[in-house]
Amino acid sequence: KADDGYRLWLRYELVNNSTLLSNYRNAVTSVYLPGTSPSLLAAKDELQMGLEGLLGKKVSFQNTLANAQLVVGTPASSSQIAALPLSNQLSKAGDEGFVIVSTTRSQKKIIAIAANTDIGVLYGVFHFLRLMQTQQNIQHLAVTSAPKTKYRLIDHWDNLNRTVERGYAGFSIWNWHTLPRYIDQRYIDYARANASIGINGVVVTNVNANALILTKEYLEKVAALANVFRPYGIKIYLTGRFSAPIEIGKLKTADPLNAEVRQWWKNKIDEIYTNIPDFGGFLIKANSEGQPGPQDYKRTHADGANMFAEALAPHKGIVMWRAFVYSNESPEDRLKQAYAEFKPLDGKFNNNVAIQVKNGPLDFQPREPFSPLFGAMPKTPLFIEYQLTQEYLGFSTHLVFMAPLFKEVLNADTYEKGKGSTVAKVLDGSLDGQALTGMAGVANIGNDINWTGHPFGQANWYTLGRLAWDHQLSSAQIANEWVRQTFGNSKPLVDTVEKMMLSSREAMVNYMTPLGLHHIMGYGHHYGPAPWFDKASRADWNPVYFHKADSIGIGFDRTANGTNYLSQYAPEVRKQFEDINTCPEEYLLWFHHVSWKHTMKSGRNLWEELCYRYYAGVDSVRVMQKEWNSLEKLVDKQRFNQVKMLLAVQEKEAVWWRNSCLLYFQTFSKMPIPPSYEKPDQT
Ligand code: GCW
Repeated sequence: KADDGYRLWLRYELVNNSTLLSNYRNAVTSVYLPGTSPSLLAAKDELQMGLEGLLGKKVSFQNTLANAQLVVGTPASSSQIAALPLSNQLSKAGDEGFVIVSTTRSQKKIIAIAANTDIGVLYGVFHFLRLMQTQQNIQHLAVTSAPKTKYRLIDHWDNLNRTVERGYAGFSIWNWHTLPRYIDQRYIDYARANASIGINGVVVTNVNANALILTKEYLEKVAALANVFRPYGIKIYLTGRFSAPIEIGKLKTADPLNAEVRQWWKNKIDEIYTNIPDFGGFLIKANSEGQPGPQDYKRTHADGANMFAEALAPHKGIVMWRAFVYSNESPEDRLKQAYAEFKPLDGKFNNNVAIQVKNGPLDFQPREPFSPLFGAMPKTPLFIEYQLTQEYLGFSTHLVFMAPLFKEVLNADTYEKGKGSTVAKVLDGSLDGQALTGMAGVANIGNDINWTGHPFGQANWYTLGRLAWDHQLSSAQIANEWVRQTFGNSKPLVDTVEKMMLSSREAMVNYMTPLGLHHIMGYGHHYGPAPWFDKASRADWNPVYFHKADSIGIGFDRTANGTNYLSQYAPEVRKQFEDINTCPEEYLLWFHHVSWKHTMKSGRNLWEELCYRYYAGVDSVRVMQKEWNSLEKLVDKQRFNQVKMLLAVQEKEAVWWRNSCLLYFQTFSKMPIPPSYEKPDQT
C-alpha cells in the first residue's frame, strides 16, 4: 500500500496483532466523553478517528458513565468524573497534564483519561492513542504526566511571500493570500500534530521578516489561524520587527526609551489582543546579522525587551528575546559575543522576558558544545532554541535523527551550582527557580506532502515536542515510539529503524565535521563541504577561519593562549575542555589547535584519526542503506523508495564530504591516507 506520509505519526492503522486487537476492542469501544468546549470536541473527534482506525470498528459515545468503558474528561466537565477517586493523581497533573488510569466502578473495569483542564484531556487522549498505536498493554494503566517546560514552541522562519528561510520542504504552509476566510485542512492537521506532542505555541513568522505582519490586514489573517489553533491549546506568537514603528508607524525613531515609540508599541499590542485575545507574545531578533535593535540607539537588549514586556504584561504575553547576536563588525571570536552582551544584563529583564539561546555558541552545527549562557544567567529565564530544519545537516536529503544531539546538550553539566547543574535543569526551572521555562525548535515544515521533505525529518519535529514535554525521555524511547507510530510495530522493523536512527547523528558528525570541526559547509547555503572557502565578505563566514588548518596542525585555539572563549564557562567545564588531554575528543578541534602528529586515545595520530572518522562516517551510511534495504517487505512502497533514494544521495554526499575534506586537509598535513582505510567505493 502506498503512503504519502501526510498523516505523520497519527496514522491510526488497524492493530495488526489479533490478541491485542481483541483486548483493545473489549476495553474501549464505549466511551463517555461529556462536554462541548472546543478542546473537548477536538478530543472527541480525535478519539473517534483514532479508535475507529485502530480497532476497525465503530465506537459508541454514551451519555452516562454507567454504560462506558472509557471515561474521558475533567471534574468540571462531569460530576460523574468528579466522583471518581482521581484527586490524588490529578493534583500532580497541573493545568496541562493528565492522568490515565485503570480503575473499577460498580465492579466494572474502566479506563479513565482525566485532567484538570480541557486541554489536559486532549493531551491525555493523544497519549492514550499513542499507547495503542505503539501496541502497549492497556490493562493496568497508571499514568500521570505533566510537562516539564511551560512554553513548548515551533518557530517558523516563514516569510509572507511563502518562501521559508532555510526551509527545505517546499513553501510555507501559511497561505496568506487565502486567509482569513479560507481555512486549509492542513492548518487543522498541523494543530493536531503539534497538540499530539504537547506543542503549545507557534511563531508563525521569520525572525528576519519585515513589519508587514503587524498591519491590520495581516492581523486578521493571524487571528484566523489563532482560531484554528485555540482548541488544540496552541497560542500564536509573532516576530516583532524592532523598527516597525518607523516602517509601518511613520515615526522617526524606534528608540525603546522614546515615549512615542513606547506608546506606539502599546497601541499595537492592544490592537493585536483585540484580534487575538490569547496572543502569546513576540520572538525578537535584534542587533544580529544586520537586524535593527536597541543598540542602534545606544540602548541595551534589556531596554528593548522590557519595552515589549511592559506592553504585553497586562495581557499575559511574553517576550522571547534571542541571544543569537553577532554584529557586522567582526569580533575576534564570534562565539564570545552573546555571553559578552547578555551576561551583564542578568537580572535586568522584566519577569515576562525569556532569553532564547541556541543550543550551541555558534550556529546549529552537527555537534557543538553547549552555549556558555546556560548556567551563566541565574536571574533570567532561558529558553533553548534548537533547529529542526537541517541547515547545516544536509537539508532534507540526509537522514539524521536529532534526539541524541538535543539530549547531549540537555545532559551537559554547566556546573552553575556545582556538579549536576545540567542544561536541562536550567531549562525546566529547577536549578534557579524560574517560572518561565521553554524549549523551541526552528521548524522543518513546509507544504511538501509529507510536511518535512525527508520522511525521517518528521521524527525531529516529533522529538522536539516530546522532549519539551519530558526531557528525561531517552533518544531510544523517542525513536521507538516514533517508528511504531510512523511505520509499524513489527519487531524487525522497529529494531532496525531504531538502530539506524540512533546511529545517524554520529555518522553525520563523522562524515561532515569530526573531532570538533565546525562551519566548513558551503558558503551561504551551507550545503556540502567547502573547508577551502576564503572569499566571504566577512572573516567569520569563511570556513578557513574556523578550522585554521596549517602545516603544524588544525583546530581553533579557544584557550587562554587563543581567544579565551573558554573563560565563559564555569571553572570545572573550562578546566576539562582546556586541557588537551582531558578535552573530550569530539570537541578537540573546537577548542584547540592540535598538531597533526598528536597521539589520540586510539593510538592513531590526529591525521590518521581524522581519516579514520571520515571513513567511518561513510561506512555508517552504507550500513544504514543495508539496514533499510532489509525492510522492503515491511514498509509501504512509496516511503520505502523515498528513503532508499535519499540514502543513496546521502551515501554519495558522505563520500563527497570525506574525499574533499581529506584531500584539502592533506595539503596541510602532507601525510598519506592510511591504506587500510581505502576500500573500493560503491558509487
Ligand atoms: O543559522 C543562521 C541562518 C540564518 C538565520 C540565523 C538566525 C533566520 O543562516 O538564515 O536567520 O541563523 O538564527 O537568526
